Amino acid sequence: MANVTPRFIMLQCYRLLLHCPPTPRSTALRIRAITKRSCSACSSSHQFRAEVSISFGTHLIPHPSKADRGGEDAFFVSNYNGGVLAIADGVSGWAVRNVNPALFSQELMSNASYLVMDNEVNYNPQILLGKAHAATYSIGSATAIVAMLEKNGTLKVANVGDCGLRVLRKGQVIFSTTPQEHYFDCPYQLSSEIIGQSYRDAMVCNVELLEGDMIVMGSDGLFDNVFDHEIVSIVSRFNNAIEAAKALADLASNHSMDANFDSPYSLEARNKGFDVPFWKKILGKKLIGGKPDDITVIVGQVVSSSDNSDPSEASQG
Ligand SMILES: [Mn+2]
Repeated sequence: MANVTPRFIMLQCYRLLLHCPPTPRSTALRIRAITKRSCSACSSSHQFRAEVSISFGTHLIPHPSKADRGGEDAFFVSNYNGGVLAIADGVSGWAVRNVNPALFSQELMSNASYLVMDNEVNYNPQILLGKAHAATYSIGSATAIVAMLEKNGTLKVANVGDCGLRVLRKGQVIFSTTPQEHYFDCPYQLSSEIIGQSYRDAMVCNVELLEGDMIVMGSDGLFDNVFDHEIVSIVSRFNNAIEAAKALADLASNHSMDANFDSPYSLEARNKGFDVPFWKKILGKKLIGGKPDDITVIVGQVVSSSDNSDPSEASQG
């Protein structure tokens, strides 16, 4: 597991689970004091605004070799309160232990969707991750991100690992999450094993949203294959959550299969010191290419509450 260089050169998706003995995670996980890992884009400003909610579009394209099983990403959206969106990405390294990596992410998201209205969660995405994790008994691990919008426009985000979220306003990215990883391609992850991270390791942030803002949430299959300027371009072109989500997922899928595309993933790999062999560098070659992966995209358009007619609707993938 430790020698990962060949996989980078192949630019294949094979994210690493933390190396550890298969010790069962304690089932006595208790929700304790929250460690806040704030980010520079957090905003404390607050002013009176009309009530808002989210109009959703979602699109999932599984890794081609995993399409028959639906891939290992899982997600849900809910119109509870101002709106909830969440993605978990099952860590594929579990397959070498004959564990289906999809089971953990699917159970985690299923539990999270049921716990959205839980009193102890109190509409806090970090607590939601903690309680959903504690209720998950599948073997495996996953990165996970949850965002919950208050009707007053405050978007509360909790993120463990390298799923991501962007907020776009008037053609610009005004908020971006930062991936958490132990080393390249080994993200922070919620795990069935005690060595994994917990909800207390989440990056948490509040972002003040306005009507018309667009939220783009994705698994790393999106952000490893699509640059922010491309996200801005597509969202601006469609300005419709359903069409934008499909267009972003399609673009990510096309880039992921393009061996000649200098993707965000290949740029990051080279920045971390991974590249083609020396003799190829002499010939002017470099490590490039998209990264095949499960691709999940959720686009949320912030709308006036009166524009979003069905408050009970929820969907899961
Ligand atoms: Mn992924």
